Amino acid sequence: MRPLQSRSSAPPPVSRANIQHGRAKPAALPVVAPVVAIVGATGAVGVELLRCLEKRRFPLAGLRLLASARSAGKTMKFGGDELVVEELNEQSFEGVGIALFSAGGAIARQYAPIAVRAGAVVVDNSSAYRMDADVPLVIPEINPETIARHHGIIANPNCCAIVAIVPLWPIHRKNRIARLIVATYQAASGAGAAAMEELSESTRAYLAGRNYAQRVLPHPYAFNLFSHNTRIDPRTGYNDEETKVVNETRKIFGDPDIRVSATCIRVPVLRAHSIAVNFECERPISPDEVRAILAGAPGVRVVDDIEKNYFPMPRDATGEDDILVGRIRRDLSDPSGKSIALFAVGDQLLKGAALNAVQIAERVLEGQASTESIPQM
Ligand code: NAP
Ligand code: 2RA
Repeated sequence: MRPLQSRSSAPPPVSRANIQHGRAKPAALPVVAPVVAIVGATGAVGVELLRCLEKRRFPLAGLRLLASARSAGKTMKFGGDELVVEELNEQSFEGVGIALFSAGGAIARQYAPIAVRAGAVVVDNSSAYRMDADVPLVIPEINPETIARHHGIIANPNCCAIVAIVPLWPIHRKNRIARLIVATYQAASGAGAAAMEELSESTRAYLAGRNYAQRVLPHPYAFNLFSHNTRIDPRTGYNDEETKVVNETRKIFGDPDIRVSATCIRVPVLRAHSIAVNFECERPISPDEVRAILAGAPGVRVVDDIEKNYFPMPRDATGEDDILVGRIRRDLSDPSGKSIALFAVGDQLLKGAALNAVQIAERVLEGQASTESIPQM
């Protein structure tokens, strides 16, 4: 097995034995620890992938950190050790069992097939493969059964789709959601580490009365908000982010007929996406029923204190695994009693990206363990 890469030439400080000592939630079956590669390890999502693997005690036989030539030789901390970042190349995946990709669609399209040919299962955070018919698009709380149908690549959904629909799934199962309308308030971190820096720097410049020339996002960001920075489809008038929410919700729910509309907005918040959600069920549903369903929903925490006017906020969701849900109320625009309005906030670097990807990887390992445990006839 390839060891974890360490800065020194001394024996690797983190051995297979001491990183396999347990997990946050023990697997039902013994798993074979893989070598894991993180493509885009230095990015906003990559850093969180590293933290999630460590926090969840993901079983590792080795960890390979990959990024562009700009980052080659940098070190990153993992489990108290310093790992060296390597430049991604076609040989990067030798011996790798699971490759977590988080470096954009172009890199995924070029390197994911190479990783699969080398024997890895790829979990990709970009949109490159999400709508491919033979690629599972997975939120483990919703459609974990689709993981088994992968052909080497599994896609992690769009972060707004994840934050919006994790709380909606248990409702949809009880009383089908026929129509869904979302409006997003998306943080800087959704556009990567450089956009977070741009928000901080442009805010400092604004307060100091200095000019600031934006480099990452298309509009002035300090004390401003703007329509999501993706291309608008001239046919529909929807931008790419909105189209992803529409199409990916249908694919993940396995319900091509659900009617979905989205308006995606970038707001000057550093981290965690907020989403105003209105949905219409097939049958009447009350806010109390929704609260009761969400009280037991995996990956969801109800924050709905009407007396204190305390509801989900990005600063409370930052660093949290759960999606926070509140403002649960009847949608007064629908007198039939079938519609509900709510507000959901989630750390899109975690559940919207890194955490969801690591949860998928855990399921892949468990699936491999259960396949290996089936006696061969
Ligand atoms: P980011 O902060 O800009 O990080 C990009 C990463 O990709 C960096 O590690 C970068 O390495 C690496 N990279 C860029 N060009 C490369 C190349 N030619 N070869 C190897 N590595 C290269 O972006 P991010 O926000 O983490 O997003 C990464 C991916 O996750 C994107 O596909 C994005 O759509 C998806 N995603 C992001 C979020 C989010 O909330 N941010 C949510 C869901 C999905 P260097 O540091 O060396 O440049
Ligand atoms: C955004 N959905 O916030 C993206 C994250 N890649 O722009």
